[in-house]
Amino acid sequence: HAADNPYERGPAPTQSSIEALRGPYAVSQTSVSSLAVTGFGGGTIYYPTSTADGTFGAVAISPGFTAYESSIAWLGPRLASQGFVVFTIDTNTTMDQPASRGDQLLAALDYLTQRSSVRGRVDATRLGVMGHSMGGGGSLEAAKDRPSLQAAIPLTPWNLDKTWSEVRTPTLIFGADGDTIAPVSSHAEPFYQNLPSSLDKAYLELNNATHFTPNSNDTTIAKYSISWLKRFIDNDTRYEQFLCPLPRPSLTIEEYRGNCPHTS
Ligand code: 9J3
Ligand code: ZN
Repeated sequence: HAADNPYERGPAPTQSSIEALRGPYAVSQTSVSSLAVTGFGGGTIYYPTSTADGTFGAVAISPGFTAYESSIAWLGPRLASQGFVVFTIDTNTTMDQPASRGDQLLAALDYLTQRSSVRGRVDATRLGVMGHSMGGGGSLEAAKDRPSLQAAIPLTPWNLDKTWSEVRTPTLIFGADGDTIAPVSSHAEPFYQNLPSSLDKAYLELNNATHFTPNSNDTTIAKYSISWLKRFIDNDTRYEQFLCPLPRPSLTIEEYRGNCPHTS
């Protein structure tokens, strides 16, 4: 319980609590104008309204090539209501490549922890990154550049770089079995394979899914993302039950790979 882990937030989880459209925290939001920031394109911060539980871990999320913040907006309230500060961002231009998206995710986290109106609610030592497609490729770039990040979750990621041996951040990669834009055979799977074998890492291939499955509410993406963020940003071992033993293939999971038990 909380006495053992100062970062634990919210009640003990159940299958239904991690699958729910909203978690236990009421959520507020504030928009950040692109004109007010440098290094990324502004966005929306979703955060637990209450200040009674102290600070929260935080995650920045990048959209993909040609896409806007709106394409990943569903993750804002869904993750924040579980007890995270979530910053869904726009990039400087919709054409920015993965390495730039990685830098922009880090700029957004720096803004969030140092300058934003909710900076007092964020624990700057417990941060993560997510992203869709080139934004997912960007989340790997961000983790490579900043090993202090506690969690990374690329969603149907795209990147020309396939070699991620430098990453030290626990990483959960989502692939989609029907992805023809970032086919798992040349993106998500080699990314997973080329992360260090000693790293806490996992690969979840969504069944009957496409490149754009991460652009709308998806319970499989939500429940395993919540579990991964809780386990590695909050050190909350109450969520280990959803990650280890490895989830079995199901109607929504084509394949799940990972190393259990987790070590960090
Ligand atoms: O962010 C993405 O959807 C990347 C996929 C893509 O269009 O790459 C081709 C350059
Ligand atoms: Zn590399």
